[in-house]
Amino acid sequence: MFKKLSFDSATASLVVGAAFVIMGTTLLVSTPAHAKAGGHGGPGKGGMHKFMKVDTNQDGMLDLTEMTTAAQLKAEKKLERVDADDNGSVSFEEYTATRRGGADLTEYAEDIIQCVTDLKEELGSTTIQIPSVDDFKTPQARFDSKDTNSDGMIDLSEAQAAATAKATEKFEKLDADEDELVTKTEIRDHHQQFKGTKRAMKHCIKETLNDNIMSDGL
Ligand SMILES: [Ca+2]
Ligand SMILES: [Ca+2]
Ligand SMILES: [Ca+2]
Repeated sequence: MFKKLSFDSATASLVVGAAFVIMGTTLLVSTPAHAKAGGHGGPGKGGMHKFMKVDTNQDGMLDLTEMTTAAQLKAEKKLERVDADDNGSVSFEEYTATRRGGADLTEYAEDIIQCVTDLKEELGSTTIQIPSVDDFKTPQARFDSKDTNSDGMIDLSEAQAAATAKATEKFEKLDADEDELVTKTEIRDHHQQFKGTKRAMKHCIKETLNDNIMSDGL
């Protein structure tokens, strides 16, 4: 049974991942959530190791095919992991059984947006991006957007199609000079540009969830 308010600070950082997938600002170089505990994320050693893994022709740059291929492989592995009854596709129950899939920040959206807005002003930041209400989606909405034939299951082709679309969008964001290749420098610059936003979101999600849990407990 999924408990909506079972967030702790470890969950908050996972939820940030979910929120950022929605915002389309997930970084290729960010550390996988499961390896994140105690780590810093960002394009450190782990990030560059990941870069090399994706760069299959080893030319020091990523092309769109390398990125979509890596995303499809990842989607396949994830499907296998989440598919608890091993029937080859993911039901809504299986989807929400994962912490990231089950995360629902929609009812806190206004509070989180307000918090990021305040923080941006407080810090005088020009780079922090303020999310919009549309960036927050319910687990059902996220599930439905992947279940394109609406049969209540996410199968491998649907999971891969979603992963391909996401990777393509990410590629376009990363490829700042639009030469159809993503360099390490472009990834670093992108990370620099978004780390303020990422930090602000993490802080505000944690703060908002803690506030709500505290007031629920009174
Ligand atoms: Ca390459
Ligand atoms: Ca389906
Ligand atoms: Ca480029």
